[in-house]
Amino acid sequence: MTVLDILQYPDPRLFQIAKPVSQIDDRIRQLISDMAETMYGAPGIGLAATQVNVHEQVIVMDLLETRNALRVFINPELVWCSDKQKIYEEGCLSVPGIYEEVERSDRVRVRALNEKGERFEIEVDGLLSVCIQHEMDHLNGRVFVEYLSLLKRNRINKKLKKFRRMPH
Ligand code: QAP
Ligand code: CO
Repeated sequence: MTVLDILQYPDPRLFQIAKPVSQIDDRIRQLISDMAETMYGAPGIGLAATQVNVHEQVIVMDLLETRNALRVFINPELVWCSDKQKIYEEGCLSVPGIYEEVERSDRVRVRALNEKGERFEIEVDGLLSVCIQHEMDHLNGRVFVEYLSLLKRNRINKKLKKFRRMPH
């Protein structure tokens, strides 16, 4: 397993649209394992392939503190989302140090393939719902900060520039 480099906002490659996976082969299995290692190493709760510069529809997620509940979503589709919205504070491995409130559907129903290529459908709420919507946005080239006001986005861009000048 390998820890992959995570693209940092506003890298234009984060705005690319991911293609569906046509076959779950060794290359995809390797990608999943590398993405999991990258997410656990960060540490994060979710990671989309777009963030590691692979423009294919793959998401890994683990919301448990024990870090033993890896979920894989290949070719995810949103089959339903609630009209009811909810505000949640989000962060992103591609926008380190920035946490902002975003409004999204409270509940969603998602259909996807797991790492074995089996189709499944789940209806979720809470953090899992937020995380799936956030990661599916990445596959569509969208980063959560784009939901914020121009004022907030400008402030974030300044903060990120300043942060990157600092030697770590
Ligand atoms: C997306 O985000 C998410 O700024 C996953 O310095 C986040 O794993 C969905 C992270 C919140 C729903 C709610 C962020 C790590 C991790 C940072 C993450 C940081 C270090 C973010
Ligand atoms: Co993200």
